[in-house]
Amino acid sequence: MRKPAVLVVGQLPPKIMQALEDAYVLHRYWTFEDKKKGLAAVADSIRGIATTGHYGASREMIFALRNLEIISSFGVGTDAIDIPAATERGVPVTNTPDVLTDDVANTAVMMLLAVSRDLVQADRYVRAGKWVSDGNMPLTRAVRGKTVGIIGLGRIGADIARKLDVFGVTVVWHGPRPKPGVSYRYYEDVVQMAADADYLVVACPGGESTHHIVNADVLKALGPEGSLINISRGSCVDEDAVVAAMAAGTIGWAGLDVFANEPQVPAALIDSERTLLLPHVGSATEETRAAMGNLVIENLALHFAGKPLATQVNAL
Ligand code: 8YV
Repeated sequence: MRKPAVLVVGQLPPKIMQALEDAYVLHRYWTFEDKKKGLAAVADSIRGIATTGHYGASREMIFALRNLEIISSFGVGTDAIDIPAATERGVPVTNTPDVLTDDVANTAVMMLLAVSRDLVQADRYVRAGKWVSDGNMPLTRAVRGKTVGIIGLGRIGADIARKLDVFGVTVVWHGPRPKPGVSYRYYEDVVQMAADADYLVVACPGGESTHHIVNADVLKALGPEGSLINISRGSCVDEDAVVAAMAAGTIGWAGLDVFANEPQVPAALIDSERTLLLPHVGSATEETRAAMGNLVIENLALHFAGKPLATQVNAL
């Protein structure tokens, strides 16, 4: 039987690429010099797209591929994929939920602790010989007794909350609507929650509905002793407002794993002593990335075997 043709939008980990290569005829979108012409040249043969939460799939791409049957994405966030376009075309979209929850939630907790204890600054302090020359480092802040406001209590937000329970903090949360059976205090108003919180953790999905959900007003409410942690999407936070808030001391600290224009990070955030900056590594462990890759492959295989998909996002 002839292998189905699959368009890979951006580079995936080598083992996943190999597994895809074994099962499909691969076309590598990122190698097309002229994207439009390249796409047109393979348009008739392509039956599947393999992409990521970062590279996504545009409306133009989805409609250009006349014989497209499935989009399988590496990542839980699907904000870069034009889901309405896929649904219009009757194309199922799959993602990789659950398998990355633990590591992404760990990243949030790790950043929250690191920010509160100036972990990275402390490491720099030792390496720069300051312990010897200047003596002990300035004191840092305990998380115990503080309030953590989580924006988005989905799989990842709920796991962050559950993990934070052991640190003696009060967890509160904001989302589009209250959820039955959740004991953490719910805030309808994110500004109000930020005013009551010491740490604001962004764990909601990206996309239009959460665009700049953390804006200048929210940062002002968080206040000079407050810390912002973002493991979700750069689009959820008004990055210019964060730069301004950090410079003016409107907020105290920021731990950011995601940015508005990745991999570009504003120089003002890089220059600040009160930021902890990670290159979007929330899910980036060998174990989790392998599980994510397996799910990308599994969904494609299920589709081409005519079976129900494991993790379909859009209802058709
Ligand atoms: C990945 C992510 O880094 O799951 C997501 O939505 O952002 C991350 O796990 C990304 O999908 C890989 O590009």
